[in-house]
Amino acid sequence: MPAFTTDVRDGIAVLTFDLPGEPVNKLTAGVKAEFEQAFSALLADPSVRAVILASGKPDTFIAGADIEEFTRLETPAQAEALSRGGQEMIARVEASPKPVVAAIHGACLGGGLELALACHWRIATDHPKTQLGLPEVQLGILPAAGGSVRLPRLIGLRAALDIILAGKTERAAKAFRLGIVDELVHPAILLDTARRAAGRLLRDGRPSRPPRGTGPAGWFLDRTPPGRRIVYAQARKGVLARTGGHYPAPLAALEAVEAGLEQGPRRGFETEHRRFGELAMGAVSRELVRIFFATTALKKDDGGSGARPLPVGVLGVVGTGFMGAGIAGTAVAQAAVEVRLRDAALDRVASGLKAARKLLDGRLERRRITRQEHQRLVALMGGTAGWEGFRRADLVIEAVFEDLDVKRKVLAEAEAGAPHAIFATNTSTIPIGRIAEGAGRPGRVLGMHFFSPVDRMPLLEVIPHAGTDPDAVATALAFGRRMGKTVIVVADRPGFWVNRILSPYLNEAGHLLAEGTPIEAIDAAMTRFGFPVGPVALLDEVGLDVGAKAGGVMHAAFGDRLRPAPVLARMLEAGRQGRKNGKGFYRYEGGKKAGPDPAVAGILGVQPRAAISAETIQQRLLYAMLNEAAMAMGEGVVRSARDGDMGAIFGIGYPPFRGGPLRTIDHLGATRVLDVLRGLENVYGARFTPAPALVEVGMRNGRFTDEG
Ligand code: 3H9
Repeated sequence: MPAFTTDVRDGIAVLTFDLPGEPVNKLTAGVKAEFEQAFSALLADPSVRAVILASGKPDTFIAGADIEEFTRLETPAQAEALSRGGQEMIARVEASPKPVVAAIHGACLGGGLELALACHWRIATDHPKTQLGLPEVQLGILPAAGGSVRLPRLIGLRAALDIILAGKTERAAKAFRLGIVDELVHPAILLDTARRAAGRLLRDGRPSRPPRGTGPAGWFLDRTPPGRRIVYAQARKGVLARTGGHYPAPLAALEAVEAGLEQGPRRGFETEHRRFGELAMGAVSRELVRIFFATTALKKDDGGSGARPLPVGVLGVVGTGFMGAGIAGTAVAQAAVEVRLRDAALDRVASGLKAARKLLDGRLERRRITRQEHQRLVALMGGTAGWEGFRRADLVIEAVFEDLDVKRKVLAEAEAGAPHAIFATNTSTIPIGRIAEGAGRPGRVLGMHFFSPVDRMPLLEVIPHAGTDPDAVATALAFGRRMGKTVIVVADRPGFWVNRILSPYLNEAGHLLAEGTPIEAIDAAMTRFGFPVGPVALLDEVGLDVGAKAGGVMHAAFGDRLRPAPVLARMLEAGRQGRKNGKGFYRYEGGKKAGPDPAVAGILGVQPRAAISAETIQQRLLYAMLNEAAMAMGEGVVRSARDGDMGAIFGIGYPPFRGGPLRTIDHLGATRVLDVLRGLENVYGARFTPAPALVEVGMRNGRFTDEG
């Protein structure tokens, strides 16, 4: 079956791309050859005067270059050749004497957008599935099929850098505002509009696009060499601050953009393929590409049973605190599901609804949704102080106070009030099996552990207990994904996965503090390692009371190995709860973090010691986490190293370029990790005793993750 089919009417050919046997259109070596053949035939055909490029897939125009092909590249020269080949194919479109119109519906990403940028007119459907962007830097590479050169010329330097350096994807309406697309239409009239546009191009010639730039300042910054120099310097500074120098791709993209604008397209294209050659073979890109495929694979996860998820049309949320409101608001915003919000008192219901609605208001303000969509979504939410409306609920998520008896009581009431629903408890510390004890329908009970703030944190842990039905697991997984989460299934063990591996890491930060290590030295060491925030700042964010409670649960479950340092208890005695009461390890001024609080040393009763090296801090904290990850993996807390690594990246912000904790062990080598742990054990005792699973992997010179 060919990937391209042609339909010629009235001198206008529609060239439809529909890659056989694949869910999305992507640009492979084979596709390139077929495209060139089909395109040459159209150019040679005297009956064809203009070409429309369209997609035969329901929801994708073109998803970009084939990422799988990157994993098969063996040398930088091969990678360079791949980029050069893409550039040549796209250049032929740009140079075509017959006008080419891109008719875009669905994802138009990476190489797909680069191809569209070379067309002479772009029409996109105003549909949520139509997204345009250059996500390459998120894969550790740069737009290398001409995008780094063409986009800045089309929409201006600053607007292009905003997309390219962050690997952003924009909705069609925003892409239209930016000037990436020329027309925005309803999907039903996409092809007709494209035909009319082709006719116009034939009649009136190709449009010359006025240079963009807002006002004199915009003109100066986008259109003059001295202005652009300022933009390049600021962009470089911004990238370094954001990436800590760990990610080479945005800097390479910046270099290509600069070369393309300052020295001409040819130098820009050369820089693109040269830097692509280096980056595609580099360690960072390899890890980021693995993450892409792991995330994609997780989208299909049904829990391993083959069970089908049940439809969720009505969601009940019990508990209207920060978590409950966050779950309700995120569910409505992402899944457009009807939500019933319940709490014991009506004023709490009202404030929960208000908080949930705020999430929708934010989306409206950021123009993620239209006013009509906003109204429709707001109308989907309702509240009650009883159980009215819960009879129709398919799924109930409970986010009440973290107390076993309270949760059991809610479960019993929900079983009566929502007789058909699956019941999910959002807990971070209570075993799901204990909550399900005494349930009338224990098979319908499981855990859904969301992270705070729910709308922003990308991970969800789904936790079946021993008796949970497989279809309940599949339903929670599918619904979690509808909420936009990356979802992993974890075992019903204390701390589940994320808090389990976080626990010894935060404890170790506590030990360092108790020894008098400066707060800023600890946090700086870990952000330098690549974490988005340091462990002490994280404690402040989570809340010291919450941290202390979770630490106590882990200590009770796992014994002395996870005994917390006494610092949190001291801080709590001094009335410090972290950011939420404006008093933590850090000072807060007007709600903003304002540097470590010098009073903390006094509260902890420690003498600030001369700073120890960042390497020592990193080693103690990191190895505590790596060891726990190996131990939990050995206990079957996660089903695979892939899930464990994704959980750490999306749940804690473990540095993506390092691939996750189990991947880090493999990079370092299990035997080396064992040696370091034994050294730490000699100095600090049994909390660093190597995990049995690590010893076992070390003995057979094995790995947790696959090679590559
Ligand atoms: C690039 O273009 C570089 C150029 O600048 C220069 C080169 C020289 N390649 O996510 P889904 C697969 S870099 C290979 O579940 P959705 C995916 O693995 C590229 N495979 O669907 C999955 O496979 P399977 C820049 C791809 O509807 C299946 O398609 N582009 C690619 O939730 C369905 O995917 C990107 O980074 C690809 N490019 O989301 C875009 N794309 O079924 C990456 C998809 O066998 N893609 N697959 O497991 C996406 O963001 C989403 O897949 C998309 C659809 C939004 C398109």
